[in-house]
Amino acid sequence: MVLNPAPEANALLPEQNREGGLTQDWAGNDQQWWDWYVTLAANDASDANDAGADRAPLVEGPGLPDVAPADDEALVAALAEPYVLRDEQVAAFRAESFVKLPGVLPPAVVRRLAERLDVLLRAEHGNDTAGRFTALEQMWRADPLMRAVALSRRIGDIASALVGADVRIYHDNALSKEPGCGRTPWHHDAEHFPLATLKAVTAWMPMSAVPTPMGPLSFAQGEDLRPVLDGLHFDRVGTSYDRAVTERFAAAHVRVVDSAYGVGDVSFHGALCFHTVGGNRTTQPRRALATTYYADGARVVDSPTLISGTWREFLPGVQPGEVAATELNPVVGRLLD
Ligand SMILES: O=C(O)CCC(=O)C(=O)O
Repeated sequence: MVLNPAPEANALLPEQNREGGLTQDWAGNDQQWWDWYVTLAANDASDANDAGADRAPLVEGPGLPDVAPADDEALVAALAEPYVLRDEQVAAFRAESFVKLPGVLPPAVVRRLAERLDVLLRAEHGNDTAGRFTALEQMWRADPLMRAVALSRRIGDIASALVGADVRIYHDNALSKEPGCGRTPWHHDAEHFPLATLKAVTAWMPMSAVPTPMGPLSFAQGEDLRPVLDGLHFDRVGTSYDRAVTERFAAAHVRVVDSAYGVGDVSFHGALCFHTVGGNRTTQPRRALATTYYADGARVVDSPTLISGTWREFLPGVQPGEVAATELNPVVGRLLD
């Protein structure tokens, strides 16, 4: 097995990022980042949700929620309603670095958002996307429905309660794993966000049920698993990092929680949560809105890296070391008494 091929071995890594260390700006756009990033995931025949050749045929997906879509008023009202978070759910998030919450989004809201997202993704990427990972970010700036969810108190206040601080939005994201697309590599978001805080959390909001063959988010359970991965180096061209994480976790008996999502379930994972995602072995795109929030007052780290992707678009004008607060980062969630 070749562990460290030459940088040019990955054609999707922009040429400008092939030399030097990781401390440099990503030279492409957000979609190019995702196209490259999923090439860093191993997709072996032994993986449950692999994506190479000779695989079993794709199975039918679950479809969209079988309800009428919410109208604007009902959607806004549902997203303004506080979610009753139990103390043990907050404790589970802090101990395990993630929590999956049932019933955060009513099925009619999911249906409406899913239909809107379909329009937005097709407008951006067209219809010829089989096998790809297509993304769209900062939708909230232009689309009222996407704004209603990304800036909602319901989601924002959950994020606040989990991290224990008022939170600002970093960015929203539509993540569409098209039929046949392979795995998302193991990672934790602290290595991606250029934020000098661990009080950051991503709400992963699937736009349908996500059964196992479709690729639900899988979480390694543990508050801080970095010591288990001590000495591993990020591999910008191949799958060695992803493979090594799998091996280290198995050797250390780290539990990986890999369960299906029901309609309306939303998971929240913290900056130190190691996670991966299986391939999509269904005929339906696996779509989720993934919106990240971080503690008000946080600064940008002194040395962002190319893994931070197009972070300057999410924090326009903010330089390394400065406070991460622009008009694109309103406070969305507040700590409640
Ligand atoms: O949806 C995916 O496949 C990846 C999502 C992810 O890694 C994240 O939201 O942090």
